[in-house]
Amino acid sequence: MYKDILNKIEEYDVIVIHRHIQPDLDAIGSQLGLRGIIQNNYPDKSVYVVGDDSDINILGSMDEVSDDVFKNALSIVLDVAGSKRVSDARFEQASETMVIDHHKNGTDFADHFFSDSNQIATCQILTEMCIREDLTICSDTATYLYAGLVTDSGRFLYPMTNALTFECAAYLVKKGARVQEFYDGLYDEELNFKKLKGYFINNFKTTKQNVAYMKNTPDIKKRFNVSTFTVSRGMVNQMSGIHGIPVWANFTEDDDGLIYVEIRSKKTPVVEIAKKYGGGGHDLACGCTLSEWDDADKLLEDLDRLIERTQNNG
Ligand SMILES: [Mn+2]
Repeated sequence: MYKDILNKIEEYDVIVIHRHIQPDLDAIGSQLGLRGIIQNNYPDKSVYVVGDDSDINILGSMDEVSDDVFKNALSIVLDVAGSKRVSDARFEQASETMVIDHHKNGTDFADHFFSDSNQIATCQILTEMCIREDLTICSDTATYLYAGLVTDSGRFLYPMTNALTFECAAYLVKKGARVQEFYDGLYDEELNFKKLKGYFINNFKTTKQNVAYMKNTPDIKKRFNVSTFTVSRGMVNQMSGIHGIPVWANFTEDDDGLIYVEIRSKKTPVVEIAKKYGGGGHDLACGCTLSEWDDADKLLEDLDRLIERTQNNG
């Protein structure tokens, strides 16, 4: 897989790197990390990073790219496989497209699809590629990749964290990843964000089977002056790590009425329920989008039934 990725990169002088909308640090880290990998190893190539800029983007900014750049370019899309969630749709104008991802979704557009759902982060895939293919990387590149590795593994806590995760972390630190500097940025929270966390901890509810949940209407984000994404993805894990709570779900209504759902689980795979409602993701961390609140209750009932069934099976 890694040789195939590099062979394709070698064919192109111009490469544009995309990732998903509403980026997390694995999306941004893998994007800036891959740009670094290409610049460090193929200095004659032109590499651009594109997509919406976001407040989560503490790592670096995106490039302004004109349409004609795409004509003879290879577009590489990271950390997402479905065309709808790719930021900057101009990959459609590229000569060829490639996806590198670690989610359990298939792709509906890529000419070349490299996906490994056993990998905890897209940054881990790219780091392993550097190790196995003996590539050169500078300390900036190492720092970007470290950022995605740390955050997508839940600070090395999630169950998919394994020997490879630590091998990659060790490699990146050896390559000069500025770990402390990154943590300083990561753990320096805004006051309204901290207060929103407190609001979540004090107000979540539970179902019969102890599924924790929050239903957030748009006034919450106004009250705490944050984005829908911050309430949704940013807060779901305020309900994690609680004794007796096997699954937790966060429902957040956006201004257009759509309800973003984030579902997390300690052990029982829940991704099939996300898929039932048109979403997807990982076994223990997934999501979907609903158009009405009635479906939120149905989804909670589905989670309850799943937990009940699992408990009865031992
Ligand atoms: Mn990821």
